[in-house]
Amino acid sequence: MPLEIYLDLFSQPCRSVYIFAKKNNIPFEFKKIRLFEGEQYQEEFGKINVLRKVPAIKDGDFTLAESVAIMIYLADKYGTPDHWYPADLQTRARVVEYLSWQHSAIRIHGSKIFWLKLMIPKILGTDVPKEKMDSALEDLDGSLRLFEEKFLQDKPFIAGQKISLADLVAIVEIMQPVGAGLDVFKDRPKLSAWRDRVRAEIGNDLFDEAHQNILGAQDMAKCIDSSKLEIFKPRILKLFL
Ligand SMILES: N[C@@H](CCC(=O)N[C@@H](CS)C(=O)NCC(=O)O)C(=O)O
Repeated sequence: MPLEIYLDLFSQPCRSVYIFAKKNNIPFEFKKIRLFEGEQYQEEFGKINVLRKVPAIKDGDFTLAESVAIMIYLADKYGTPDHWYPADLQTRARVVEYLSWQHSAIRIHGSKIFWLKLMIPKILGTDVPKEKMDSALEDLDGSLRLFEEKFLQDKPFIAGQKISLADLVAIVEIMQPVGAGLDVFKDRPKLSAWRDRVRAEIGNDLFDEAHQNILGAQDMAKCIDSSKLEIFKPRILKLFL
């Protein structure tokens, strides 16, 4: 039975797993879970991941959730090149340091912009208050500054000379607000140069393919049937407003 990976490429952690598997020629069956259609709540998917989140994998009888755990599992199982998850104690610790930090920083703030700028106006039929947006932009700006100053510094990549899981997880998250129309790279030459290096290492075609959905999100939002998004309303009100 082939490895199954459950994905929706609108999702940042799904893009990291997708890029990692493709870049390392890991054979898998792409099982699409359409988040905006609520497919994560279907009974079948509950058997794969009771957390109701993508990405998730099924490898024979073994199921696994959480993008970082999945990529480490695949790195170990398929013996991917060392630079992705370096064996060297301190280089690996740098990767893990970033992976541990990013959830409550770039991920949360980048996602928030995506929802405030694009999805919430679509779901609620109104723009979010300016002070909410300004505060979210300020938070993202602070995280990006820390990203450059603490994690990237003057190195080509987070762990040093080579791309690692940390850069992969970072780029997919940083691209999320771009999908909502916020040019996070404007006036950030260091971040832009790093993005270009990461894109080149991944391969431009694979990078662009993985980001095609999110970069088309503004058009998608125009066409999507907003009644399908009703399921997200209670969570949006609780989380973001
Ligand atoms: N920490 C998890 C995050 C997974 C996650 O939050 N996935 C989101 C998409 S980005 C999801 O599936 N959301 C569906 C939902 O909450 O209904 C990971 O890295 O895999």
